[in-house]
Amino acid sequence: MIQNLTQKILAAHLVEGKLEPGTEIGIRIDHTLLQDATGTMAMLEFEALGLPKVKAGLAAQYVDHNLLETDNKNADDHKYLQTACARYGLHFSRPGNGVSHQVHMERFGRPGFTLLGADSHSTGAAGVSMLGIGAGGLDVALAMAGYPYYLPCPKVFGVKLVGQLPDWVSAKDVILEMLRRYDVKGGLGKIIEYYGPGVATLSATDRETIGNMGAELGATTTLFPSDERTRRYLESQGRVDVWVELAADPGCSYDEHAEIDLTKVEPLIACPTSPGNVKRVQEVAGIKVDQTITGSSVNSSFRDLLVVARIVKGRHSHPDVSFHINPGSRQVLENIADAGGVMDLLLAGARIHQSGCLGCIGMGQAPGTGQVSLRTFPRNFPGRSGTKDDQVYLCSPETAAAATLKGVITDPRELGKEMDYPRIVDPEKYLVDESSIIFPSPELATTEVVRGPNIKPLPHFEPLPESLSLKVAIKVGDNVSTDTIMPAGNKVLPLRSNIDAISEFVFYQLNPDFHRECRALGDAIVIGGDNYGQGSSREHAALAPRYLGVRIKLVKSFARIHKANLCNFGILPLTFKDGRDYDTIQPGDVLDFSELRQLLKAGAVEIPLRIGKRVITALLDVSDHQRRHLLAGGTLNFIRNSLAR
Ligand code: MIC
Repeated sequence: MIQNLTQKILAAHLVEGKLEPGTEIGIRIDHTLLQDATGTMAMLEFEALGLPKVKAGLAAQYVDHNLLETDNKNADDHKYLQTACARYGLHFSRPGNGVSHQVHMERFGRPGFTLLGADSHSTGAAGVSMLGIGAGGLDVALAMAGYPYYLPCPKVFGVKLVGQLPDWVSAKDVILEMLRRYDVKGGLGKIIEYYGPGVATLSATDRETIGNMGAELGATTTLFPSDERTRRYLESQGRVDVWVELAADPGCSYDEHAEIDLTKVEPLIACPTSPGNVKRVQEVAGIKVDQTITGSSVNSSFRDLLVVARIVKGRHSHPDVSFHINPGSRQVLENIADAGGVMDLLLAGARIHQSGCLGCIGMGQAPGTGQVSLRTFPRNFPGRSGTKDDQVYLCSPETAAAATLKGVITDPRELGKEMDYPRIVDPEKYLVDESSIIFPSPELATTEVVRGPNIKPLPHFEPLPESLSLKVAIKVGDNVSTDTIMPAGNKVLPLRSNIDAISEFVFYQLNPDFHRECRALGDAIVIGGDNYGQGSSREHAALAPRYLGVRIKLVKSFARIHKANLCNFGILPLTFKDGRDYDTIQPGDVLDFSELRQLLKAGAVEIPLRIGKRVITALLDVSDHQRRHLLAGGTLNFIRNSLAR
């Protein structure tokens, strides 16, 4: 049978269902990934399953998000994670060792393997042709316990790359071109598979950039063939033994198709406040810039930092620009130091930070009031930087470097008038030092798990009742991200293992009193528009509203991970059958759902609800698994009940 590469990898991992887009499939997961912001909750969930040890082939826990120790909380959580990893057999990457995506690719990524990560940017595993999927912590905890991962079988969107990127244009511009064309919903329900002669012109870390930000298209994940470039990368990491060649069969078909001529890609920039608000850099050139940050979740590789170092070499950052560098890993930092890049950056005035996510998740680096920040990050949702009404632009390292020197947004090709484009060649052999990763061992399995005062028990939720009468707690519009539902930042992130405390921040940006008002309503419902819950994988955007009494979310359409998280925590994800009904519901309205339990048990897709005298229809498009979990009041209840049986 002639198959594209996605079909081949999915077929090799399929344990349930058929590869028919839209139907539910279960796939075997080879590697699991946790980071500390989602990891504390996921680890508590794994512990709740009562297993002595992880069953996944390789399970890794990275400490990259909660790096600012402003009180006991983050350090307490890290101690919990380190001891739990030792006890249950996970690899533990210590604080400062780097961002999960970058480090996993360097040390563990394997072509053709599956990775389930409690971080939406786990899709960056595409850099080494791994099928990396972002999911809520509970789904990852289940994969750690050896359960398959269930997801709607995606369509495959084939994107043919031809040509080669011109000077001053790089991989970030390719994914921004995709976002310019297809916006933040364009990848929903799809895996994006790149192929064609242009692929060979992109390095493994270029592919990581494109895969990582495929999450911004709403895509399930991204895939590249495993070729000579992949082999070279793995060889440079001393891991050529895991390389295999992988490609789509000649003549295979794709559900959708597009082509990008790399020679025509221009420097692009995503303007405030959406990764889909993409313009040509030239269109916004001249805007005064106050801060640039290269690195973090994406564009934090050797090439990305060294290209900035070479551009600013022998010059100094503009006096009005705060110039930041966030290396993706300790390995990246060591290698750019070895190549002389660290000195060039320091002399040019760079503020070089520890390896980690930092400003990308609002953990420091917030811009000042009204200030413009150019970042190579993947996301610029409103307020995500930590500053109200922030002006965050997303761009390539080249564009960030140009603004660093000029003090205004500048098309990096302008620099070509002053200097040659520094084309960076990746090291043939990276300096590799794994001493900041603690590998699991039988000796460590006797470690006692240390739970500091910041680790609170998981809340318990009741099963779905027969009927529900719900007050509308809030009504929001289209493309509301999980950053709006459950913000991050250095004040909120340390509360990720304390649901009672973190629930005070639900919808905080829209209404700081939301948590109090919502609790006062008793059982509540949230009304939303299209692509509700886009962005991160954080399950707290489901868990914390459920804790406040939200039982149903009724929206025009959902983003994939958030919808799965809602099912995991017993919140019904309903959509309007007729989108016009959205306009007729207002905050404070009471929505009655009778015989809800019966309807769910009977497998009903149409769910009637009454608003006063009017009856409208909502749709429940979930799998049989999810239906059972919803009835039980959430996935953990369901699993506990079945284990008890
Ligand atoms: C993000 O980019 O929003 C994050 C930080 O990577 C999140 C993880 C989180 O919220 O902890 C994600 O995308 O999953």
